[in-house]
Amino acid sequence: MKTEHAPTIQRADYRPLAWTVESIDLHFKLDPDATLVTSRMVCARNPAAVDEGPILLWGEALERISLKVDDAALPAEAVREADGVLQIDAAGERAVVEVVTRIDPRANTTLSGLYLSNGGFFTQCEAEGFRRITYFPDRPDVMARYTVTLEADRAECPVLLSNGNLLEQGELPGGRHFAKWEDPFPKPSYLFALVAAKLVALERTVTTASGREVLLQVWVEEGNLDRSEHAMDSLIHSMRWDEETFGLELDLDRFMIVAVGDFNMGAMENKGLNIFNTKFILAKPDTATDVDYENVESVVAHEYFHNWTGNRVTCRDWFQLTLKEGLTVFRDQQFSADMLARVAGEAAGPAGAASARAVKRIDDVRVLRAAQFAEDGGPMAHPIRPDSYQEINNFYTATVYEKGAEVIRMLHTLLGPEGFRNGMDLYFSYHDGQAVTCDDFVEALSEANGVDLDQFMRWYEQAGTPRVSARGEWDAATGSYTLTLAQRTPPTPGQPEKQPLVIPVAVGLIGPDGRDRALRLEGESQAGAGTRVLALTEAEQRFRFTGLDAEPVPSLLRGFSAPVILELDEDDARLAFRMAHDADPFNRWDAAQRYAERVILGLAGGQAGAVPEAFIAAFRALLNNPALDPAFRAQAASLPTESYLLERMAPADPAALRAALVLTMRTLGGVLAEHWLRLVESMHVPGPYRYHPADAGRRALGNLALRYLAAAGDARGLAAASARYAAATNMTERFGALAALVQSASPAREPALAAFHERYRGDALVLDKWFALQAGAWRWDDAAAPTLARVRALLSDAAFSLSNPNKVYALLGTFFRANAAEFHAADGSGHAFWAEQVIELDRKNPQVAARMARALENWRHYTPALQASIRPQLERVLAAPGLSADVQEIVGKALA
Ligand code: B3K
Ligand code: ZN
Repeated sequence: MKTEHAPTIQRADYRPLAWTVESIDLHFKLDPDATLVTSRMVCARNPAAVDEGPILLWGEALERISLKVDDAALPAEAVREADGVLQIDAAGERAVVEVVTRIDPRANTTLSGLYLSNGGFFTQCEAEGFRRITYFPDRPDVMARYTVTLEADRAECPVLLSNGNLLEQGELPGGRHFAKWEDPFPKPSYLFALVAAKLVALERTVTTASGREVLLQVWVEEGNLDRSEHAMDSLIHSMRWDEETFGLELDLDRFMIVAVGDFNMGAMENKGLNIFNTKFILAKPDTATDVDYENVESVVAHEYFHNWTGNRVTCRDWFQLTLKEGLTVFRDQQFSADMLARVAGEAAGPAGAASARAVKRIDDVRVLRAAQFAEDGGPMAHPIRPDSYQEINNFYTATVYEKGAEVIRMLHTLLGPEGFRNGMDLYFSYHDGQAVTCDDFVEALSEANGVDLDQFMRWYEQAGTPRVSARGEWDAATGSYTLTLAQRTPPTPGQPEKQPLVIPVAVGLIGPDGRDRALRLEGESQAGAGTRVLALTEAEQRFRFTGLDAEPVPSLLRGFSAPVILELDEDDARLAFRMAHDADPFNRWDAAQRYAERVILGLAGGQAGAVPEAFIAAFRALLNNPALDPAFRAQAASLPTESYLLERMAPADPAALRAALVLTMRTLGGVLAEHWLRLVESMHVPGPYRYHPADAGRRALGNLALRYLAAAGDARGLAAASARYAAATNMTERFGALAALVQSASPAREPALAAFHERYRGDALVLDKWFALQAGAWRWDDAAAPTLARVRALLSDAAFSLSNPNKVYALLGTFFRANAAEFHAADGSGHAFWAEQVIELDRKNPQVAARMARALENWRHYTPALQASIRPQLERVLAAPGLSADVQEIVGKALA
């Protein structure tokens, strides 16, 4: 744990190292309390270095046992250690450095480096965990060849894994055994991994596109094999997709996935040995929901895709993180959309496929709007390629990942699928085996397509969510419609002024009959399709469409063609019209969201006392439209997320917003009760569970119907929820019914929670759902106790542990980040609780603590009374002795 004041690292300060490492031979004598690590590195002068200098080796929380260069001990004056870096003077072109360190995996509660989980050994090295294992130039631009020997107790750790191929294994005296692994590909240290544990594997052998046989393994704890098949299927689908879509094949003879219950984030793409949070591997109908199945598929794909975008071509430095993350998120989003569209297309043709794609897009945009827009509007706002950081682990953000993916998507839109593919091919042909920058990537795309992307690079440089405003003018005399688009990006910390970006705006013009008009821009001889992409590159631009028969209704930013906030003055009638007619399913959903936002914020601000009839009518029409598939209708009938709405409120008033949301849910639940009840029945999927998008869509709509009915306190709905809970044959139904009961004033909620707990006692992942549900509970009845009381009580539940990140995210994360009204209770109790928990967590696990700390970073957006309550708690955390760099950075920036 770092305790000193955290220095700021600048992107502009990047220098190649004087010495790099060609190969490293690692030997681990694994012991829970004292593991001995012997590292033999062949160091070489870096031809790319600008200056001469010593060998630099980073180390953290290590006990150094010995250090030799070219097999001789070093004179004291040839080694210095300062700020966690060993400096070794060496002569000549090459030097063999051998260092022995001792580490204590059991004491490592940070879950970075080598640690224990349920008796097994696991590693996590990204971003800077390798230095907690041994001294090394722990930067991504040092790519070395690894051989690794693991030695451990055979009974405790029968399975010994590391990256690459198994060279040999055998017995050792004293009940111990060993395994030796070799990774044929040079890699940065952050991709190193080892696992030594009691595990079993699901195995498959598959043939790659070029005809090589490869072994796939999913390693889990005994008893979980029946939950690992979906992960295996997802891996195989990902392999096929990458072969077909990008011509990228698995490059190893063996690919392993390991699931571990204690893990800071979702998963990690270590070369040939992906390590996963169990949450994103284990799935069976009785324990996992449809959403869990989807998440497993997309995270397995994401990590697999990193093998090319991240591992074969990696980042030169951590500022370039979006090079691998934005691109890989884009790839996993496209993969999931293709998977959904394939299945939906088989059942319902092209319209079904388009709707399925839109549903996926809506999911992704919801995440972006809720998490990334908020980040962009607060003290942590940064470009997708940041210019500075104090702790890199704080920059695995929605901006780097999700906005980064949107930036790649815009390139895909501007260049087209073929142009994008050509650019990717060129990127790999230039940079395979290298550690490169975002510029290298964009240059490859630019060169392959002969287009200038210089202005586009501003997306990598500027923080903040751009606002695009649109104005339309109809000229009946000439049948022309002039669209004026303007852009501006608000100032963000350190960036007072912004330049215009390249913004692809996908546009459609809808005629009074509800049909898209063919589009012809002034000067063009022929009209084109119903949607076209305009490139907005200046602060303000006009586009004149001609040959129109009547004044159109514009549909802008179709498919969410750019990560911006669209400011378009549309009255209620227009929104209702687009909800009914927009040919772009994404925009149809978006029209419903905009209308809902207007209604809810109107209620919250006191401008309205009731949900308007016109909104209810438009909502009902969309809900009951049989031409729309259930998954889409479930999206359309889900209100905008609370966190997004809070950001749209000035000042943010969680209590007023919650009251407005409750009123809206109750009204829609009550007025449309007959419709919801019909949906509960008609959407029910009989028969055994299968993970299938069509079934999942029906279950989603059915569960949503129960939620609205329960919110309204409808007795028939509550009875249906109880009955559904009792008769459920899978987790999606069971949990959907439970959630409806918990989010209601029904007396059935407590018995249902108790029954659920009893049924899944001992099942860690399912109990996470149980914790999260209670932490996220709203108060539907004024007499109910505050949620904080429940959260506090649950901290002492036998199944809860502050050392397990999943538990922390489920209970504290849900309360802090997804239950604003309860967290921001007017008496300040939530804020004090936050400080207490962040300080305690920070002593164990700074990364997890920093994530929780971020829950208050946008405190200045709140009402003055809430700000007055929050500030002293932020100050209290910042003053805590021994605070980590991770939390210091978050809280320091929040207070700055
Ligand atoms: N690359 C890892 C994230 C590592 C986070 C380090 N704090 C997972 C992923 O994005 O695939
Ligand atoms: Zn990733």
